[in-house]
Amino acid sequence: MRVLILGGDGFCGWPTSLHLSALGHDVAIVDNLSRRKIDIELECESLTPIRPMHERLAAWKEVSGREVAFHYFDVAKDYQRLLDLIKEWEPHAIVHFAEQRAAPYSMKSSAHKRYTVDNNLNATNNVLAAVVESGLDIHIAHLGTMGVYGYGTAGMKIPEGYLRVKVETDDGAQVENEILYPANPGSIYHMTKTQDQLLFFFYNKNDKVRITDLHQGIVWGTQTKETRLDERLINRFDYDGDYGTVLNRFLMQAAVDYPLTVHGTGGQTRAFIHIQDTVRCIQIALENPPKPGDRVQIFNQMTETHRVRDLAQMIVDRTGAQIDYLPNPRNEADENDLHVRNDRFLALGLDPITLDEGLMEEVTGIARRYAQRADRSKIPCVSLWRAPAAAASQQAKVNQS
Ligand code: NAD
Ligand code: USQ
Repeated sequence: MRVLILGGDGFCGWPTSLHLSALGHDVAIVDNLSRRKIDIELECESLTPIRPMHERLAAWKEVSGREVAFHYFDVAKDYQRLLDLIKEWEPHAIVHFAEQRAAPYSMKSSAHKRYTVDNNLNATNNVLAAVVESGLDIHIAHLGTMGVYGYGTAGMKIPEGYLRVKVETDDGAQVENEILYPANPGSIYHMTKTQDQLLFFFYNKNDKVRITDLHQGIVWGTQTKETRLDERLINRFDYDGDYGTVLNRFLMQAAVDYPLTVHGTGGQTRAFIHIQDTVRCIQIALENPPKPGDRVQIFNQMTETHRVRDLAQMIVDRTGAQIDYLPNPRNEADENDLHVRNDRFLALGLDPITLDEGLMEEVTGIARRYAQRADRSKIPCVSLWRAPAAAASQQAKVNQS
């Protein structure tokens, strides 16, 4: 299969590109290196020493004998380049990772909100419009987020994308239907993913584009089978307050003796998946495309759920780290339950890696190994969801009620 990977230099895109290449697929990457440029803006680097793209690709050729092509351009801005590439190379599938993916970064300022909306929505719309204009039947697999659902529960497991509803008609009869699960975004970033869903719905309905939307949980871990083969292939590891995600941050904090930064009570429950399972899920999704005429196919790409404070305790038990309960910079529920269906990937052969198996390997193999590259001043989360005055007045109202 010819697979075009948009955002193939990123944390999920790079190991996916290598995994698919190792399986024998022809892989080409498109990336504008915006994530590396944001490292410069934030004055912080991946904990792991990621190499420049051409060094990565040369190392992969040396190790595997396989070539991966790289095209440097902006999917959200350079529509003609994207269309020409699709027409010339005729990919069978496109995996779309090319979005700004950090919720805290998307909430830093009006400029960051606007960038995230411009980038993410234009990237997704450009991919869809280009596939339609090319006239080719290309399966698009998009990396979405569990956060499109919000993190609540209505007393049932969150279904895979669609909610069965019963509506009472004017004459009292009952009609059953399936609708997209109601969107409930918690940040500007998550809001762009809920809007992506509508773009997919429309292009699928109007143009019969075959689309798989993968509602992924928080990815943890660093290395996959292929990125371990040579240090020049190492995957990125974000630990800073904007891009670092909770479990990888805790692992790194334990390795550098920094108290684990639990927001609020740590009662937030979230869904998780290991990076090795991410690449396997994408393989499975590409091997099981929707049939022509099918509606958008949605999979919940997660393997387990955990409460933030339980994750912190798990790491304390293994490493003796301390926990610091901090005021929550976000506007989110202090405590929530989360029950999620993930039957579709399990039925297609996913054999999940659990936290129990992988945690200590991450602490010792990655976080401790590269601890000297850490800048402790970049650990605090400084992006606030609301101005401090607004947050304080809201809190006062809650306290009074
Ligand atoms: P990342 O920032 O590491 O990778 C994204 C890549 O896309 C970067 O290399 C960036 O340079 C590129 N990119 C962004 N905008 C682009 C544009 N307009 N044109 C070309 N390239 C562009 O993020 P990631 O963690 O690999 O996430 C990839 C996707 O998976 C995102 O869409 C994200 O929403 C989704 N996702 C990630 C996680 C996670 O925990 N990391 C969880 C759920 C979903
Ligand atoms: N948290 C802490 N301490 C920290 C960092 C985070 O307590 O030091 C808490 C947050 O307040 C939040 C939870 O941990 O309640 C998760 O935060 P996160 O930064 O790990 O994850 P999130 O912002 O939701 O975003 C990440 C990815 C995003 C993806 C999403 C999947 O960056 O791309 O879409 O996970 S999901 O969470 O399922 O929506």
